[in-house]
Amino acid sequence: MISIQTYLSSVKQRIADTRLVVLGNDAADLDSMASAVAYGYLRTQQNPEWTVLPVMAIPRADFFLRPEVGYLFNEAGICLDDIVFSDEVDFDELFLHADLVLVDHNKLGTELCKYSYKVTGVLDHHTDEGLYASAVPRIVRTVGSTATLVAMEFNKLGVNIGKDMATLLGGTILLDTVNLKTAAGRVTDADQEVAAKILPLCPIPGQELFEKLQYEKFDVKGLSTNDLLRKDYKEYHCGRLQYGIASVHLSIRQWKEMDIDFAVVFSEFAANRKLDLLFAMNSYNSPDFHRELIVFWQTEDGQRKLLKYLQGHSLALRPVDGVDQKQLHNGIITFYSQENSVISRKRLQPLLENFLTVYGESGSGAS
Ligand SMILES: [Mn+2]
Repeated sequence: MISIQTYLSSVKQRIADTRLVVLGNDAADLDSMASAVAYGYLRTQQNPEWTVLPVMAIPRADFFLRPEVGYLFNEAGICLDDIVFSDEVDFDELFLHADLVLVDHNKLGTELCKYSYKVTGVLDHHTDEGLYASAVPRIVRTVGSTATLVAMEFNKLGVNIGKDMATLLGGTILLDTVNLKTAAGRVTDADQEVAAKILPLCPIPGQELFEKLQYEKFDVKGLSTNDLLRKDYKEYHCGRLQYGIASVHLSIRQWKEMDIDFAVVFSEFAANRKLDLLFAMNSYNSPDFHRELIVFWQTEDGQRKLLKYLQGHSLALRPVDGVDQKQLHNGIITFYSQENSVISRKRLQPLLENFLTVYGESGSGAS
């Protein structure tokens, strides 16, 4: 069994021979990055002649915004020099000869969707968009972590999981499922089964691994508002409307303390990306888990309708004490506490998509 490190460094030397690219989602969180590396490794074990290249969907310069990934890669013996980022490859050239497997998403983002015809495999745990019907494997299943689905593939194909791989997959599952805690509403039986098999192989005890990852993920010291917004950010299109959802790990109150003008920077972030709407889903532990939601939209009418819709879908939003709605030159920003903390981005985004489809059709100017 070769190490993950040996696999990655050998692939990096043969990028031009790539037969298969494994790509995580645009937010490039731990699950996306770890699943891409692990699945690439698996396919190489299965077919050693193939060069299978995991690509991280962010520029290398943005990697520092994900210290939890840096920590886990290091524990799994992965050297960052051997990781390939999206600004280090020429996708046009790669896809002359390579096929594409998507992990942790099942629909290519705007920039890469021209390579849709190259998708031959999907492993994901988001809402199924029903694309790439002929992909093999095509596994889109509600589990806590894509890493769980990747670990199940190791099992299915009879490939051993060594201690480095157990660290990489096990750590990812722990972080994604909030330490396998049922109350957090993310863990499924499949995650539990996989974790029970692979965590004993991992040199670091599960509890310790989870606490380290959680600490790194929620450590936002020294980050600017702009960094906080792009740390874990996804963008979507719905008809003419373009919207973004940032996942941000601090409370609105803390954010305001760190940057008194954060609302203005927020609206500028939206303007620079030509977004009609921008959301931030804030989450923090104090000590219990809390969620908040920030909504920026150009029209007050849109805001009002959206809020009504979200309340109808049990988000249980209420205004945050002491942080008032703000009228900015290009829109309105509002701040809510989201009492129903089970609704994550994975669940909110399909709701928004449904709302915006109807809203877009009725004409965004209609009242
Ligand atoms: Mn995921």
